[in-house]
Amino acid sequence: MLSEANFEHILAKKYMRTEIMPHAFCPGCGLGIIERIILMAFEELGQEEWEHTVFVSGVGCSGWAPLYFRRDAAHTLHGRALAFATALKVSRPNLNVIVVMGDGDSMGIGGNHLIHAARRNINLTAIIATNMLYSLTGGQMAPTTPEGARTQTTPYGNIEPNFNLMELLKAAGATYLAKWTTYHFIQAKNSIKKAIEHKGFAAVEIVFQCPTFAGRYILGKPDPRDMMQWLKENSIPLSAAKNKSPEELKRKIVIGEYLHRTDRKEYTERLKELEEKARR
Ligand SMILES: Cc1ncc(C[n+]2csc(CCOP(=O)(O)OP(=O)(O)O)c2C)c(N)n1
Ligand code: SF4
Ligand SMILES: [Mg+2]
Repeated sequence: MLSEANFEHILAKKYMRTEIMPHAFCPGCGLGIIERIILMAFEELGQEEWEHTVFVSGVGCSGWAPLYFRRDAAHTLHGRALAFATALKVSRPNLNVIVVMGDGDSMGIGGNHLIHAARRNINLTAIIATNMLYSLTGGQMAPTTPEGARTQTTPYGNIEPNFNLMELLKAAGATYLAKWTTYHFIQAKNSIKKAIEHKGFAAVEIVFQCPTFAGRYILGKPDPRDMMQWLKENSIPLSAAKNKSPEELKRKIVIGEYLHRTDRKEYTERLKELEEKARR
């Protein structure tokens, strides 16, 4: 475990490409906290786990997050990170493959890959960074943009309902699911540890503050500290949400561990069995 005093120093020096700092994120962006959450998880999991890890990311501000880590990382195409990660995992099943994607990347353009990765129950850890819009390209509406919210492409308010990622992945066959915000970083760290250790398709969604676009357009709160406060005040634990109506849950972030099942076989193991059968 880390002591608070040497925490930042250890994490940055040990795990990050400090020589390419400062990074590209806007001041106050929550992606720095997401990087820290991932590194805290690895600090607790240990060096061996870290050395067996490869990151894959898509395109977007979120896609940059793992590129600052001192590990191999494939920065792929918008929406296609899971397709690359699937090929990598199938060809090198001993690698620990972690896929970092934005909400647009994973649920918009890459939505189909997400469903099928869950359906296969392939042993990947998907870390989904949700900022409620497409940031890298200037703040357009995403499948996670709250109903009624103003973005660059919805100046009169978004008329589309919000995407329920956890329920979708549960139905598709994922076997570990959790959702937190950057305010709940200890819980998020614990879920990422579990997701990495889990054998099967695991997704951890982390809602984070994008002061530059979500702050200005959606919340009218461009100060990252106000956004953190908003994340805190608008999060509701899964257990409490069960007694609320859909209307009451509009614009709420329902946080918690949604699913942890061990009754489904993992994809690369099934593939190995099939290969052995075919060779006989
Ligand atoms: C095939 C393709 N379509 C569109 C784009 C342009 N594009 C790049 S990033 C992006 C949105 C990223 O949004 P998100 O995945 O939510 O990540 P964020 O920047 O919000 O972290 C888009 C539309 C692209 N690079 N490739
Ligand atoms: S645009 Fe938003 S998500 Fe992208 S780096 Fe800036 S604050 Fe972060
Ligand atoms: Mg986004």
